[in-house]
Amino acid sequence: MADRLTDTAALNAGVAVPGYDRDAAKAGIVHLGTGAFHKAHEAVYTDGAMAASGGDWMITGVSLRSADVADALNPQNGLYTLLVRGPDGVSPRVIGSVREVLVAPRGPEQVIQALAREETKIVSLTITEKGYGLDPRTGGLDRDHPAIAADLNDPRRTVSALGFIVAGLRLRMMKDYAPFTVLCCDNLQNNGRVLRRLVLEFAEARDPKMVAYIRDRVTFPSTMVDRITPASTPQTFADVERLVGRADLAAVETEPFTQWIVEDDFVSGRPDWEAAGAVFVSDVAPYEKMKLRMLNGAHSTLAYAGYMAGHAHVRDVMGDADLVAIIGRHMAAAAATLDPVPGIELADYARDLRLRFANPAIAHQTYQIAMDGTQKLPQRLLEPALVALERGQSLEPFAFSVAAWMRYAVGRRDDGESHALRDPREAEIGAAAAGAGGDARALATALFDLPGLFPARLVEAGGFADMVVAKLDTMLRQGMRAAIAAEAV
Ligand code: CS2
Repeated sequence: MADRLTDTAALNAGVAVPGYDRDAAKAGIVHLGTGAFHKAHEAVYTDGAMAASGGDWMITGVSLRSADVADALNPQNGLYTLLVRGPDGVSPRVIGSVREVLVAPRGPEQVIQALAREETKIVSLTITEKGYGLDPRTGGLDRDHPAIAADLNDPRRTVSALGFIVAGLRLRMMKDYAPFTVLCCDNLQNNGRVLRRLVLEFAEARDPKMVAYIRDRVTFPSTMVDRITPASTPQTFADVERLVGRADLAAVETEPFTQWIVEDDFVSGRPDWEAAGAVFVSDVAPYEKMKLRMLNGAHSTLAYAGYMAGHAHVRDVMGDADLVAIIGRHMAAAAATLDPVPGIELADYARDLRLRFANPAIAHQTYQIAMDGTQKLPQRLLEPALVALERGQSLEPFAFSVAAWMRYAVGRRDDGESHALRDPREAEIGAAAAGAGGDARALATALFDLPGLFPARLVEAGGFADMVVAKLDTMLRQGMRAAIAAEAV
C-alpha cells in the first residue's frame, strides 16, 4: 500500500489540491453527520469558497454515532479525495475544508464546546430523514424517537442532533456570543422551517428559557441539495490510490452534477459559496419540491421496482426499457404536480435526470436508495400524489410506486432471496406483512394503517387504494418483472 494521504506534497500530476492556507483558516462551521454526501457536497462548496475568497470556514465534522469516518479522516489531517466519475472519465480532487471529525458518543462535551466556540457561525446537518425526530402526524417533535427521548429523559448526556444544537446555543446565550445559523441539508420539504419547529419544540420541552432566544435570534434557511453520491467501495479506494499516488481511506466518489440552492438568511455570515456554484434565492420551496418529487420520487420508484426485479444498480435499471418508460412516466406525473420553477424547464430537468441516472461510471445501489422508505415516501411520493388527486391527474404512477414499496416491504424477492428493510419502522412493517399472509389487499390495508404514514385523504379517495391493491396483487402473484411489463405498456 502507498503512503497515506496526510498532506498534498508530491501527489501524482494533475490532482487538484486545496487552493488556500488550511492551517491559517479557523473553523467557522460545525457539521453534524459527516458522511459521504456532505463530503461530496457542502465540504466541496466550502473548499471552493475558501479558494476563491478565503475566510475562516474550515469545518469541524461530527459523527453522531459511528467512529468510522473520524477514524479514516483524522489520521489524514482531514484531507480526502473526491473522485468525480463521469461518462467520459474520472478526475480526482483533494478537498481540504474539513479540519477534523469528532465522534459524539466518545465525547459529547467536546461537541457542545465546538458548537459554543465564538468562531462557530454555522451549524449544518446531513443526518438523514430519520435523524430529526419528526412526527409525520403533526409535523412536530416525536418525543418517542429514541435519541430525542434519551435526551429529554437524561439531560446529563446528549445524543440527538437537536439536543446538541440546543445545548450549544444555551452556552452561547450564557456567554453572550452571537448565535449561529442552523442549515439543514437533508431531503425534507421545507427543511429549514421543519427543523426550526423541531428545535423550538425540543427547547420548550428541555430548556424553556431557550425558546425566545432561538425564536428571535437563530435563523434556519431552507436548502435544496443535490449530488448523487453512492457509498464508497473497494473500487473507490483502489482507483484513488492509483490516481492520487497515496492511500486514502476517506475517499468518496460522486457524479459530475452538483446543485445547491439556499435561502440567504445567515445570522453570522457565511462562506462565499456562490463562488463555488451555489445559488442563493429568497424562496427555495419550488426547487425543493421539484427535486424531491422528480429526482427522489423517481429514485425511490426505481429502487423498489428495480431491486425487486433483480437490478443491483440504478444504471442497470436504466438499461431496462420497461423501467425507463415507467421512470419517464413518473417524472412527467411528478412535474405535473409542480407550479412553475423559476429558470427551469421541467422537461429538460427530467431529461437530465435520466442521463444522470444512466451514468455508466456510477454504481449506485438500488438497495441503498431503498432504505428508510417510511421516512422518504411522504415528501417524495405521497405529497405529490395528493396534489395529483386535487388536480384531477392520474394516480396510477404514484400507486405503482407505493405498491412497489409494499412489495419490497415483504422482505423477500421473487427469487426467494430475503433482505432486511433497513427502516426505523421495520418491526411494525414486519408484523403487518406477516399478518397479511401474502394477500395483496390484507397487506396493503395493514400498511395503509401504519400510524402517520399514508394521508387518509389519499387512501380514501379517487380509487387510489384499489389501484395499489391491483398492482400489488400482480407483483405478488406474477412477480415484479411481470408487473413492470404490465405497467410499461
Ligand atoms: C437517494 C438520494 O438514497 C436516496 O434516497 O434518492 O440520496 C439521492 O441520491 C440524492 O438526494 C441526490 O441528490
